[in-house]
Amino acid sequence: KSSHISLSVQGMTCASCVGRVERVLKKLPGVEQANVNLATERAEIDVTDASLVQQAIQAIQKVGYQAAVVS
Ligand code: 9UX
Repeated sequence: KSSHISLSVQGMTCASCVGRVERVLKKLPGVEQANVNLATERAEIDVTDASLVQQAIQAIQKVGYQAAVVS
């Protein structure tokens, strides 16, 4: 079932970083929405299944940032 997940994202320093993270997240199958905030260092994502969280974290790490589940 659909879930909302908050991720902490570290290493972003500009708006282009934010755009890069949002883009890779939205490209993942099962990610319905992704909003990334530079100031709070959070990514808020809606996914079709909570098990997608590990793929989301890997996708963020692959483009050069650190990510972890907040809740
Ligand atoms: Mo600008 Mo963000 O080079 O990595 S995209 S700081």
